[in-house]
Amino acid sequence: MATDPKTYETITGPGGELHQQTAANGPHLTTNQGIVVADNQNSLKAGARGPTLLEDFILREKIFHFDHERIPERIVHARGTAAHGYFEPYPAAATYSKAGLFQTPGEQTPVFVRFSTVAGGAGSADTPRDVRGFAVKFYTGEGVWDLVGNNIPVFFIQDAIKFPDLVHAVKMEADKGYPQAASAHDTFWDWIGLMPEATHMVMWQMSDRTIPRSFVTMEGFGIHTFRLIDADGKNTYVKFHWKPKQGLQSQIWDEAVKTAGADPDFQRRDLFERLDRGDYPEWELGIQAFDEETANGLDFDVLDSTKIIPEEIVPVTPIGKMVLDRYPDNFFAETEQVAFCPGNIVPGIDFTNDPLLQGRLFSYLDTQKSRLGTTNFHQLPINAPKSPVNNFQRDGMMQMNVPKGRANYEPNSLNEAGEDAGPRECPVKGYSTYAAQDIGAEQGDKLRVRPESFADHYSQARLFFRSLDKAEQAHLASALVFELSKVGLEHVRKRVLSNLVNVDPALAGRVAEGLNMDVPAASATAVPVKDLDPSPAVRIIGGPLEKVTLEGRSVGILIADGSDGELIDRLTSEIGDAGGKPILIAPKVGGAKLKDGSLLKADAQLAGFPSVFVDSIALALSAEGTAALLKEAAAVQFVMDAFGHLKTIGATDAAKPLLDKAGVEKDAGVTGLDDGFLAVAGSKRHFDREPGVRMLA
Ligand code: HDD
Repeated sequence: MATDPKTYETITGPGGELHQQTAANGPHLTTNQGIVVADNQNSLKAGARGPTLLEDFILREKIFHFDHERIPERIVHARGTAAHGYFEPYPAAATYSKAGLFQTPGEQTPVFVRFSTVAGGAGSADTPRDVRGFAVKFYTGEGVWDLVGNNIPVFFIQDAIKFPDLVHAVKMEADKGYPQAASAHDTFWDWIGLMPEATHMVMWQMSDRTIPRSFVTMEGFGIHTFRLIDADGKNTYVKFHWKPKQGLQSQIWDEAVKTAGADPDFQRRDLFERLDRGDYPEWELGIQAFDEETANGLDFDVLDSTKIIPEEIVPVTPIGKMVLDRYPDNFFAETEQVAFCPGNIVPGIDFTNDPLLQGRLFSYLDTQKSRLGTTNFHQLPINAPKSPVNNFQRDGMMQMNVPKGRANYEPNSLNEAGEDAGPRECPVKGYSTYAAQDIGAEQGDKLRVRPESFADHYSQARLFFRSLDKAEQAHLASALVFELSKVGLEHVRKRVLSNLVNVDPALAGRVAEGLNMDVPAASATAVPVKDLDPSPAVRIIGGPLEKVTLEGRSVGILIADGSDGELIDRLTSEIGDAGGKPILIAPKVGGAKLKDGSLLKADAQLAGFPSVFVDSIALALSAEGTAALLKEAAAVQFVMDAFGHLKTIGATDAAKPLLDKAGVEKDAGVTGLDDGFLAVAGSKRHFDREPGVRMLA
């Protein structure tokens, strides 16, 4: 059989050309050796009903490769999704750092960003209560910079040596193999109760921050204090912040639980759909920039990752923006094989002695070898720098480069014999570590100790709780009650409660009440707990990043037989004009027969599209449609959940019986479908409705 000429797509790899087989290779199915396959459906047999032959190299190769398709999932952050995009600096960036990516305002640096949950396995749901990873790979002209952060500005522990214990405690219990993707179990809270330094992070973890509505409605944080170094070698300490243009938005806990069942892929789908319709999410990169004097004047140590620097004390200066505009072509090749390492850093950015960061510098490089199987993981297209890679590191499993010549050592004088001598170091352009003579400078005796300045574990936990809006405080207290109610060991619950007394006695009282337990005495603290000034910047509700808008938000329009086509048209176009996403939902996906007799196709079937998927709902129903839907539990639940999840509900007069059956009571978030609906739909959730719909702690 004649073979068509193949067109190979050439991808430039580090230090050479990589020839990747792609679909552009031609129309014919081949083996991995390039032999065209004649029949991909039947194995080779001795006789039509006879045994399959070992000789079948096509079968063997196919099954062999399939058997090894999976690689170990990430130890943490196993479940994630990612997108490509770009970063553009603002003029301010260059004043702090000489890093190339910060020098030219508007000049784009490609990025790849992976969002993740922490505790669950790769196949778990998107919406557990969990911290979200926010990892950014910048392919700069000077090499790769990875900013591997989370959506929370602090971490559970102060020293990396505790990380394996933290992860063992939170993951599914060692004997049972469950719970999956949940911190609500004995071992997590046992460990937390014994680890007072985790208390501040636990406050954030129990807050609405860990049930984000979407990956694009989250803040991101670099967490550690880093350094930026300018062209004159001047050091500025910085904390990195990603501020979402989309605003901050979270789910209600009950909504997150229901979402997990209805669509475990809710957040990855959301990201893909946004990119698909050109609704590109954007974040501003900001820094809290400070000097040593400021650091020394704070109530805590900036090398301690369990602490924030309140934005009211050191404001965030925007230094650039990031836009995500393309989803990966292939989940495995890109999202799964991307290897982030906090140790990937470029000239103009540097580490500090934060002991959590220092441990991370080892762990990530190490884990990639186990996950990706080779020290050459940096050659995979998604990990390969887009700047030249030139060195004498050689060989290793799955080596993709074919270096020429015999210069694989340095120094060498092969050039004197006219041979290629290979690359040489460059003190001018090369990375030089900041000669730290300031905080945490390398000096003193070898000690396994923690500095005294890391001793205050509760004051910022108190600051966080007291800075929240009332509704958020109630959510946090209720989350603690929920989680501790899943803890079987009573002494563990009691110990956590005694730690909570140090955070805020009223909070401890509410949680104890929710558990029907007594409030124990406060646990011992190393230093007295301080009442620090509140930081409104940590709030979602009423905070600086809360957004009242329909932009990027969805409205589920419920239609049924007899619905008014003109009303639906008006709603759809008005929602679209406001930057929102209208979604038509009907009992049958094929559509509903409208008042004028025409058939209108739906985007989704009601039974498979609960209202947890949208930000507000419109019941564009006729009397006929309403009567039919009164007998459909999915319709009643659709409305009941929208009300319980504090969403705006717009409804025709004819839909009133459905509202009544769903227990909807009139309030500011329940309107007609006239012009006012859009304004209310675009507003925030109706938290003042909440005390009437659920008992909170
Ligand atoms: Fe980590 C993955 C974030 C502390 C060890 N971590 C991982 C990812 C994120 C973070 C976002 C997923 C990256 C991806 O999408 O591939 N980790 C953090 C943050 C921390 C942190 C913000 C504290 C400020 N991590 C931390 C410590 C250690 C690790 C202290 C170990 C000593 N983290 C890992 C790891 C992972 C990882 C085991 C698993 C998969 C991977 O690295 O690539 O090495």
